[in-house]
Amino acid sequence: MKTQVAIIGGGPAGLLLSQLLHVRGIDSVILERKTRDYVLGRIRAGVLEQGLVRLMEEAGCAERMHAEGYSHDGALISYGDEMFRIDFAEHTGTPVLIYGQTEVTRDLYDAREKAGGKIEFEVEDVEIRDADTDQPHVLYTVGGEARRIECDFIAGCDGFHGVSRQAIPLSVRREYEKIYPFGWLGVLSETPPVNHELIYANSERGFALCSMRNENLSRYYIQCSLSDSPADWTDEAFWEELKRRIPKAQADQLVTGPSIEKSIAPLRSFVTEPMRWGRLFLCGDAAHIVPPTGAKGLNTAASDVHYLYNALRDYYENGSETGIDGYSQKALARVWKAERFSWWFSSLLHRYPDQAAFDLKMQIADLEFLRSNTAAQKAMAENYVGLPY
Ligand code: RFL
Ligand code: PHB
Repeated sequence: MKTQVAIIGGGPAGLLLSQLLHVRGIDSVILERKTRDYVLGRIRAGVLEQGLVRLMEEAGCAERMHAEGYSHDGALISYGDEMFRIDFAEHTGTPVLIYGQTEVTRDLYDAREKAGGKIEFEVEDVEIRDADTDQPHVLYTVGGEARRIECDFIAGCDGFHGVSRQAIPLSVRREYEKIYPFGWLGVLSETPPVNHELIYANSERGFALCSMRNENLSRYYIQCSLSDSPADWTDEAFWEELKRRIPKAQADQLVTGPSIEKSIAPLRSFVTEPMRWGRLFLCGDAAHIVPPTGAKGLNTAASDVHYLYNALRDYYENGSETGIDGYSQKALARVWKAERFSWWFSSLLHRYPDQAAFDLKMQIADLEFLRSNTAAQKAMAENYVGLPY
């Protein structure tokens, strides 16, 4: 098989890139390890920056998102009995959109299917070959049959556990990593959200987050131990713990119900450099991971897609390699800022095992500064709604 861009990974990054390229008449093939239903079963992000909203519009996939998404002009932060609001509208004039990653992915799959886009599911043994030459190709098997794709470029959109990053030789690849000593236990329930806007809570029992998908679908998280498994937590135990971590007024109003999904995610900060090697480009979680506290993972995948899509357009439409040559540097400049924000916001809100009394005082001082200082709130709001690209 021959294509212009071989895309490894049919998550949001791979799908969005493929659909955007299609709109510009650039051909691609997506190779996905799992089934479509499996990818759509993963409950992940819920907060979209305007940059991603604009890309979905450009991809012609924004209709349902605009009809069903919720625009949020602020978010709440609580600690102890204090709660304050960061006003995104006042500080940036920009809202975020509440629309699940599952729905973004579903809309992109539907668009790819409608356009007759080529997606191979349940592929195995993907190997990237000759990415440092001008004849790169990808080998894989599907249903036990070996196949090969000849292409101009390869986009590695295969997430943190994919193969693309490993194709860059260790002699040129440098990785930066921070592991956090806790995880997030997440629950999805068909109950009305406790609050219209998100609540990020720092409590002495650990972090909690009240989020939502729609008027009757809530997403809640609590900081948990890395040794916990979802089976250790009954629904009752989860709700009781969540209530202890959020302000009393909200706890008293919380509507509980059976969980329809319950999972634990570890927290990690990770960046690999460079994000380009020859004709291979890394995009999204394949190149970087942030702890979910700042809601930046999917949004940073989207900014990578933006830079790569424009670089490829420039190549095919104008014969220019400037965009391609600048991709890694441009993408990484924004990635590191999202890493900083996610690391700072995580450090602000979680309780660390063996946290020294001094460090706890620093956390509270940081929270009080944010509560009372307009410049700090503006900086927070600018980062949360997404730095420009
Ligand atoms: P994905 O979504 O992991 O997709 C990669 C795809 O590649 C496939 N794959 C392969 N295919 C072929 N061959 C191989 N060898 C392959 N290896 C893997 C996989 O099956 C998969 O389908 O990466 P992508 O596209 O870069 O997207 C990144 C986002 O999924 C991720 O950053 C976000 O979900 C992170 N995240 C959040 N981001 C936000 O922007 N806002 C949020 O509110 C937010 N909340 C979250 C989150 C992530 C969470 N978890 C569980 C990690 C909340 C949670 C709990
Ligand atoms: C979510 O709704 O899943 C969500 C929202 C905000 C975050 C992380 C996750 O910071």
